[in-house]
Amino acid sequence: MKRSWFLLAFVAIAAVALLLVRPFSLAETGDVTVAVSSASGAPGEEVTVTLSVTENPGLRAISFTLDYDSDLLTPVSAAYTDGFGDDYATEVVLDNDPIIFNRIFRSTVTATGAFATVTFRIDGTASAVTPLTLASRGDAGWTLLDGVSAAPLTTESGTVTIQAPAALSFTLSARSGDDDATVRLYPASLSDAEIRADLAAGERTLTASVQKGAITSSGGRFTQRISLSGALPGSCKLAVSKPGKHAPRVLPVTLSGSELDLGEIVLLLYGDVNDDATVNAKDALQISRCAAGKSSVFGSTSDADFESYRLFAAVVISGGSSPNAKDALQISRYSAGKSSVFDRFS
Ligand SMILES: [Ca+2]
Repeated sequence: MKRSWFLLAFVAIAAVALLLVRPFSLAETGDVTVAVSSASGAPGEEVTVTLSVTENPGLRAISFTLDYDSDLLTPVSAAYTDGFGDDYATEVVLDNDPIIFNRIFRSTVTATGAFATVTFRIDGTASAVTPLTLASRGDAGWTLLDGVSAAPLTTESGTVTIQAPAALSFTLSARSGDDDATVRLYPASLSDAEIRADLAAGERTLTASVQKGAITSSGGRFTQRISLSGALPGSCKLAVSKPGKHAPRVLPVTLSGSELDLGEIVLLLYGDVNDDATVNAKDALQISRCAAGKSSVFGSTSDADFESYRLFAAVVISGGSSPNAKDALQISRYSAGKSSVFDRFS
């Protein structure tokens, strides 16, 4: 194990402590307990775990190690949490296996909670659960209570779950034959509106890789097989957009280790609520009927996600959850070649 200057400082403090040692029992002092959290991620991702002090009868100095499987994980960074105590000296030896943590406080700290964080890069390529194991350094003397009493360190280990990368595929059906679809995956926690904003700005990094097949034309539709691989398993949202006044579509998906085939994903043009490739008075009529509570094309399929998307494609001006007369008017204006809200859509 790597030795450091810090060890000398620690030994000095421990020696002073031992000179002043007074009889103590665990019943009087209690154990110090440090726990490391668990995390999960896909190969190539970085995951961060938190080290917390969960039992603290009064710490003056602490030294412990965090062991990990270096075949599966590579430490990237580590940092002590600010505000835990008044630091006299701190050290993390990251380029050591196991990682060494040393921290001395100016005065006794009785706080519990987050103590430090460590970020690992996942290098393993297969599904696995790999342990993160905390251990006291040397004997119990490395954890000092009130600067004078040595106490045993109790540890609670964690794990890093390495998830097999997931894949999905679908057939995109749209109204233009250009190979210009944007396909991205987003965290399920983001709202559809946030995702559409990012689709336009392209600020988030895409972890999955996208493969696109050839485009074929049939019956006024252009279809293209699209696959994503190397995605993080779990719940997320798939977002698909295309220029040419197509309304961007966001779908919730749940990915696992096996490839998910979503079948056909239809993109509508903004305003083309009857999905006939033309935005005209027929669409305006359907919107007017919907706004009046009459039967219409809205809700005509059993695909709840598509019907929600059809509503989104209809609310070109109102922006609400269901279209109104203003939306119908804009469609009529666009259909008549007049200026309209459609001028905003690329
Ligand atoms: Ca139409």
